[in-house]
Amino acid sequence: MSKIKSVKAREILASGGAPTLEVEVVTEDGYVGEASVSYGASAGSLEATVLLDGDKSRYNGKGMLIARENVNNTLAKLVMSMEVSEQRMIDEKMIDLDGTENKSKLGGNAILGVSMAVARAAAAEKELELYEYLGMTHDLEKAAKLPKPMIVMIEGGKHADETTDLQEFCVSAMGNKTARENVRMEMEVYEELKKILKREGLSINVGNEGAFAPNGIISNEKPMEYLVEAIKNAGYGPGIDAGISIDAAASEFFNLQSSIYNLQIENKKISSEELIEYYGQWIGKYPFVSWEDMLSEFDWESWPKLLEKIGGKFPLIADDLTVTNTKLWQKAIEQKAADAILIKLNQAGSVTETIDCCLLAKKNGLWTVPSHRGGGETNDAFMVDLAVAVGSEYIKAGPTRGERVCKYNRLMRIEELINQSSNSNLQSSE
Ligand code: 2PG
Ligand code: MG
Repeated sequence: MSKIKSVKAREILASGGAPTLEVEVVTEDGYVGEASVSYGASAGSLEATVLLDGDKSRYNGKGMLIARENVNNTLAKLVMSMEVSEQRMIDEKMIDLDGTENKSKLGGNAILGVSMAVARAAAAEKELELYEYLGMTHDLEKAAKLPKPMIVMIEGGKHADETTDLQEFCVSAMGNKTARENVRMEMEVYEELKKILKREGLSINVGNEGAFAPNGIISNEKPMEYLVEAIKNAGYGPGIDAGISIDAAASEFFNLQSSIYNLQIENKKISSEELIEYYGQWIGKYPFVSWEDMLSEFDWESWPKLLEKIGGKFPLIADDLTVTNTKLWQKAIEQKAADAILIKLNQAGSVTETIDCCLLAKKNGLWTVPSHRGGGETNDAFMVDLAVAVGSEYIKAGPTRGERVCKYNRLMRIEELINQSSNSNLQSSE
């Protein structure tokens, strides 16, 4: 048992070059927990607030000095002398003090930073790895299987200029390989994809998430052809070793006034029904592992129609629709709008709320997919420990750049730790 002695936040840089918060929690016995907070480029409208200074003379208004002070003064005082292992109580106190629906007063970034750092300090106090601690405190059985990588290979939408309307085309590992083997397979596919894009005369420059972001791609379907070919060329079986996941991030090309989806690269302005038909042609043609946000977060009533169309062949993941919020997730489950959920700590704004959302999925036998953020990611791999603790099916992140690959490096390390501790023979041959 160790009480919180100090809480300190600082501005650091996130992957997009704008600030974010790093928070350090120290206990009376000297245990330390550090964490940094990520944020998105194509954020859902109901996410916890990323509190920005708005002072145009610093970082174009994107400074986080106010949020930093909210941690250093208000939240530090609030949690001081509390037992560091009382995660739920600490989170609830911060949420209550904020008092708003979306943490707009103190900032979701401020609250989450403290919440994550508290969890790390508590894990240190118990001499546990973060994934062990998170699993233990929430009464979760040790995950039988590690999450598989869902790696963004081609990105468009808001994450890159003049490319696909759909935001992400991912390769998702399938089968029973180890985490290390899955990572290797994915990167071999990535290398083959690079060759294909070059052959097609397309650029191999990368976007926000370290995935290829070629200009001049002629349709939203083309990337899927490339991915299938890349999987084959790398010597793996499409639909056996690896499949395709897409995240349309459709809120970004939905017009709220006209309720029309604008697929710019194909010159198509279509209704929800037409979009569902358009997507429907792809079912059975490509080895899908999942679809995500194929419809706008403002088009709730169309989601059940798409879910029905998919007919259980693969899950439909809600991201902007549910923003890691238990109430919205419950609504989506009840209305049969989606049957899997993307999990982002900063959408919820605290560790406890994020885990509650995962537990709701588990209770209903549905997938959870912890994810990186597009615009402002950091080198913190908390989402991976979370995924292991709650037994997630996949983790989603980009294929290159330090703030992305650290997620896979953490996954491979966790695999090693689990193998060592269970002293099993499962250890990878590599
Ligand atoms: C998404 C994410 C991450 P962003 O939509 O799933 O890939 O993007 O963080 O920009 O919301
Ligand atoms: Mg998404």
